[in-house]
Amino acid sequence: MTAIADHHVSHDFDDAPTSHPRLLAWVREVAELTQPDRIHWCDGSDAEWNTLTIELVEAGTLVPLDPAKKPNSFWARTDPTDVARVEERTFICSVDEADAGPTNNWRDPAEMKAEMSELYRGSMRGRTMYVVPFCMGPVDAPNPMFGVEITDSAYVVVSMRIMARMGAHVLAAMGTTADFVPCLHSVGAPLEPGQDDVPWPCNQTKYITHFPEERMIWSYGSGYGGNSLLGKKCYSLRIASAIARDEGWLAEHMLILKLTSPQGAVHYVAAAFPSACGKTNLAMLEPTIPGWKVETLGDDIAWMHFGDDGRLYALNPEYGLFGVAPGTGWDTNPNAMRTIERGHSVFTNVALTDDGDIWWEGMTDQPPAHLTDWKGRDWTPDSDEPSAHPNSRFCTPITQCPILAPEYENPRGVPISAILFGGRRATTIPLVTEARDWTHGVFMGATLSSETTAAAAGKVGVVRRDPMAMLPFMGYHGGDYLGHWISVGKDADAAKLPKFFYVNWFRRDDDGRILWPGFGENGRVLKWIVERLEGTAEATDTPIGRVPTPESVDISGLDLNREELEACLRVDPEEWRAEVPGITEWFEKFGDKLPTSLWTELDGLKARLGMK
Ligand code: GTP
Ligand code: SPV
Ligand code: MN
Repeated sequence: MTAIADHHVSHDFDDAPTSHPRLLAWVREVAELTQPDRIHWCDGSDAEWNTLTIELVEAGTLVPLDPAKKPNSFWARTDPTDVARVEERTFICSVDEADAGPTNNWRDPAEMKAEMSELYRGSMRGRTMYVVPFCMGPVDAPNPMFGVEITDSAYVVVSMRIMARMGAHVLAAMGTTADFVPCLHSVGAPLEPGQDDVPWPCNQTKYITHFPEERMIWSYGSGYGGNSLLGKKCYSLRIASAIARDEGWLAEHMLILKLTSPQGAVHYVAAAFPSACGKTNLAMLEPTIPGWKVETLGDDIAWMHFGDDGRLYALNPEYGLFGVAPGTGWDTNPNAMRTIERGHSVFTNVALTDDGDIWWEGMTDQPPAHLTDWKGRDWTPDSDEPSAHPNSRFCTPITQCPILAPEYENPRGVPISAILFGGRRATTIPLVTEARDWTHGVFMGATLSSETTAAAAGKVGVVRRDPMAMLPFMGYHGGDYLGHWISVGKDADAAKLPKFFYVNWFRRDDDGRILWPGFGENGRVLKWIVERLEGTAEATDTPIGRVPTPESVDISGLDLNREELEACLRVDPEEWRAEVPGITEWFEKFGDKLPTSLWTELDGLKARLGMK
């Protein structure tokens, strides 16, 4: 370390706004390793936001939008190689390799630390090291879930301020003894003296690494989304799922919504769909059927604990929405549009309009005549490529959502009546299927399958198994994870447990057209689900579970004929028999760790399909 840097570092420590010994020791250790020019302890204030966004504009990372259109909002473009989560570079470094299981990448924790320490050595030279205290879930929770992210990216700081409760009030609540998850992030792009910065610094070498026993996260090389906003997938799913296993609760990739019927009955629903498969849209649904109301509680992550009354309560630990931009419009998700209109948002890899606003495919029917695309090039409707990257995102405060449920800030969460699983499947999976019981519901979740999307780097449109939509987010062995789900249900009072449903908004006809209109019309499926909970809607028993009779789905006023509805609901035994070998192969991956009750479920399915 140079003498000047040394001086700065020690000076900054005298000014540290905490005397938490473990936190101070860790920050000092990271500063010595990464050698930043400056250390900044983030307070989460408006003044800090203003300073950082001005600096990011000067650096070319952000472009301010017209305040008359999107107040206090910014357009960001990433390096074109840094646009999504990188699953091949994501590691669960459990002490024992067997604990990472067959679905995660694993490296020995000591080896990984040694390798990454060399990457981190001097990686913040020429940059500011930001210390970001945050809390997942309310700060006044009985057991607040603190984290501290150290990052050399101001883009990460402003995004974390939107996505998590963050700043001086969190640091104060941590006192001198609170436990916290250390989250270390560097974009891996040190600046030599006199070297010009680039608008989106990152490194071709990327690591997204988790140490589940130590409850610690190290991320290197990427500035984007789930790779760098470490409170989100890394903490609230991968690390939290390992904590939840140990403590008897669930950390899941689920939206949470509040549904009120015309009669005023309230049900809370959680739903797990893989990335870019409709969670944000369902969470903010505007039902087309009269009298039904949806209010939002969360769009991506649910932490679920049993209450003293034996019911399962869900809490959204996040503070913002990091939503898929393309496909979001006034027709499909008006509440998301209203949320971003209020400003205070960062839009990444969308297109910029000539009058200082943002645009993406699906926002309006007619594209603007001219745009600047996500790569900074001129774009017209004749261009060959979409103007926005398919995984472009809006990052916006959830408190701006006009239909945010008042229960949002309650640290107890809300009691869940129904859990939905779903994915993107062009064939086979009906619009909605009800599970017979908890074990059957876990079987549905365990066999969830979906076509891959642009939310992760790699090929798009390939069907893969994605248990509970957690394939990229399980912090431990997938067989143990499914066993945990089974045991959570076994230990509970069955009458108080949520009921399970499997949905598919994405089934297609022979011409490749999506059969179900989706979006606001999904309220019709929620209505059927509530009527099943209340024992009033009819269902047909099929080999895969209970599927609505066509009469029991309210399609009044919908441009969908009986034949089309039947196509949405069809259970084709031939298609399902073809599904079984894939499920068998999937289950075999987990070896002895797969709960035997799931094999029993599969045997039952095969028998009902006339197989054996
Ligand atoms: P992550 O944030 O990646 O976890 O995604 P998500 O599950 O929240 O998905 P989101 O709601 O952002 O939807 C992803 C894409 O699916 C968007 O382009 C939506 O327009 C589209 N989509 C969402 N719901 C529906 C639906 O009911 N029908 C159809 N056809 N498309 C939908
Ligand atoms: C997802 O991929 O499921 C997301 C976006 O919600 S990211 O924050 O990048 O994980
Ligand atoms: Mn997600």
